[in-house]
Amino acid sequence: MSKDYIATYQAHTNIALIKYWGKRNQDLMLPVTSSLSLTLEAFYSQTQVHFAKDYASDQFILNDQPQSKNEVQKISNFLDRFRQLKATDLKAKVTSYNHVPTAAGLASSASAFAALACACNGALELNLPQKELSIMARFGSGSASRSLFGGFVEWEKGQGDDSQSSFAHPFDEADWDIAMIALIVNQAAKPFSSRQAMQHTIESSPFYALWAEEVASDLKHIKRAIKARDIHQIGQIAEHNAMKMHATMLAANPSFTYFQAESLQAMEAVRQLRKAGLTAYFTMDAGPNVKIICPYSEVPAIQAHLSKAFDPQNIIVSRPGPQPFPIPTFKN
Ligand code: 2P0
Repeated sequence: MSKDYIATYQAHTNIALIKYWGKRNQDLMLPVTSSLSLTLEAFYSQTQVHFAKDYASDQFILNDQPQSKNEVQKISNFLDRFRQLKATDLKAKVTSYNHVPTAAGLASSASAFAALACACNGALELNLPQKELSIMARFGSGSASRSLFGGFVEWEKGQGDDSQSSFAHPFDEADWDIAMIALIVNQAAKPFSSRQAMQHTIESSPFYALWAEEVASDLKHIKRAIKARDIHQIGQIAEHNAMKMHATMLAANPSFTYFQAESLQAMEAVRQLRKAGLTAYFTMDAGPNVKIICPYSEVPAIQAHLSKAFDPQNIIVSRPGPQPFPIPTFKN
């Protein structure tokens, strides 16, 4: 059969308000806890996959740069799962553009693997349902399971070693007065991957045992707050949850942190926003940048305050984002 299989998708990043930090099964990419995120409109990946017999091996071009053997191998392993479903051994060329500062704690792997999962599904005409695609994306990167949906999304931890039981689903459309502002304090790639960092935390942090209990409680409360559209509650719970996650890392042995001096300044700036009567709460992931949860209606006032201390170019406002969707084929 000489048919070519090609598809191109756009998927958006997500930022967790209740964080995922640790796997109970690394081979199956099963998390210790459930988590909950907001998909963002401003940051996304566009990915094309082309399966064809012209390719002797898999290729991976990211932002016009051919990637290392190691990166290609990760993509090949991911493609293998789709090849298996289609019963094909066709190699593929993956071309991707990240409209996200890569590896700076803005979860580029989430949008990247969600877009790739959708592109593989489209190209190979597998017609997998969103739930199944969320499971497939999880194998690329845990947080990618959540980027299969728009708005607020919950990723269920599932049961035991049942791989099919852990997937994301939409929780709320977030089609109301909410926004997230990314304060980019540093665009550099992170010094250690979150995959290694979360495993080190599980293995050595005495605080980790408490983490799972805290997440269960935070999740219950934030879901109520989201349904009530109570942004103060949402923000307070998310801010505290992020700090508890970072505390597990500070207590790891040896300890480590993603905080940089500028991250602490950014968090303090958010506290000052609150003192000025604005509605703003922070969260932070596996990188130095800080994200601010706020009502969209307060964005101009928040921007005005922040731009006194931060370069306006580094203050990126996002509304909630959509689920992945197909886009036109790239011209190669
Ligand atoms: C999250 N993070 O819930 C958490 C909060 C970072 C801090 O998911 O090993 O790239 O590929 O599953 O998903 C980043 O970790 O890790 C992440 P893997 P992932 O968004």
